[in-house]
Order: sequence, then C-alpha cells, then structure tokens
Amino acid sequence: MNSTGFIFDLDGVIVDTAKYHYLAWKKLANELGFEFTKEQNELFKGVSRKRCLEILLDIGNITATQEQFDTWMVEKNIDYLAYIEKMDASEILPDVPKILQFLKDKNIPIALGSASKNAKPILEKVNLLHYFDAIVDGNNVTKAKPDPEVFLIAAKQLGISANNCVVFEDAKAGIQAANAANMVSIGIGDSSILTAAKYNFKNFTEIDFSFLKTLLS
Ligand code: B16
Ligand code: MG
Repeated sequence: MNSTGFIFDLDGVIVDTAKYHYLAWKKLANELGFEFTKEQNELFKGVSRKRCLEILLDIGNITATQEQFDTWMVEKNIDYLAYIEKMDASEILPDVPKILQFLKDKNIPIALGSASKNAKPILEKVNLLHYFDAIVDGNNVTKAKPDPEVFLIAAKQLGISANNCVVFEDAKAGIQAANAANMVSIGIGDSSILTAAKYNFKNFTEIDFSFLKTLLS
C-alpha cells in the first residue's frame, strides 16, 4: 500500500487557463466601461469566480445589484467556456504527462485540487482525466484557498493522511492552503512570490524522477 498522495492544482500547474480567464474578464470589464490589465489578472490566480468578480467590480468602481452580479458571473463563464471548448492536449504544460505517468506506473494515488468549477471538462479536453483518482474542485468546497479544505477533501478521497500528501501549486493562496493542511508544498512558477513553499521549481521540466522518489520515501 502506497502512503504518499500527490495533489495537483489545475490552472498554472497542469494547463495555462489563466490567459482564457483573462480574456473573458477583460471582455466583461470593457463592456462595463473600464480596462483590465494582465497585471491585475495576476490577482485572480487561484481565486474563486465569485471573488474574482468582486475584485473586478472594485477595480472598475462599480456597485452591482445581486441580479447584475449573477448575470455577469454567468456571462463571464459562457465566454470562458468558449475558449475551453477549443483546448486540446497541446496546451498541457511541459512535462506534466511525464510526471503523471511516472506516478501512475508506481500506483501512486493522484488527485486534482482546484478552485475551478470547470476542472473536469478541462481535464477531459486535454485528455488527462484518466490519471486522476479523485477530483476536488470549486463544486466540492465551501471555503476557498488559502483555506486547506480543498486539499483535505482530496487527501480523504485518496485515503491518504494529510501529512503524507504532496501539493503542486502556482498560487500563493494555494501554497498557504497546502501548508495549512500540513502537506508538502511545491511551488510551480515564480519563487519570489511562492516564498512559503517547501520546494520551488519554475516548471515540471526542472523536476526529475530522483526528486519524486525522495518524496515517496
Ligand atoms: P472557474 P486553479 C482557478 O484555478 C483559477 O486560477 C482562477 O483564476 C479561477 O477564477 C478559479 O479557478 C475559478 O475558475 O471560473 O472555472 O470556476 O488555479 O485553482 O486550478
Ligand atoms: Mg492555479
């Protein structure tokens, strides 16, 4: 019986959907009469859809009724899904399948721990769904990262204790969530932002099998 579980975030770790989130949020901002920059989009990484819209409306200095808020949430998601529809395996980030296959060959339990409510269709689109023993996403959680809930549910579904889980994350709040869950946090991306991560890598091409083996022992 293996005692280590591996949990992957989605956006920024497995695929770069941030660019599609950005285009959909930017369209909505423009329709509402203001600009939304790529720099501002950084604030949205790992953040729930609802919280993103709250931040967007703050940026545009817009007060919305509940009805408008709900309409804009739906509108943004429809635009986002149109981009997702065109995704295929070419959009998987470098070396992700290699790492997943390595773990699969060793029968290591693998979970997804994402804030997205669109996680499953995205994994289907890029043909990676079969690697995952558990999918925990925005549909299953009540508390957003940095709360550890998403990763704790993932560990439970894998049947692995939290302190035997490893989390790959690209967002600061995600690293905080992994640490709060008492898991080994691995930052993927900018180490100057992900300072709380136990280990940091720019991307999966920097991670070799010997490092993964040390996590298993
Ligand atoms: P959805 P992750 C997050 O994915 C994105 O980084 C964040 O920008 C997005 O707002 C959130 O998912 C919700 O996505 O609108 O599809 O439910 O990094 O947690 O995989
Ligand atoms: Mg992410």
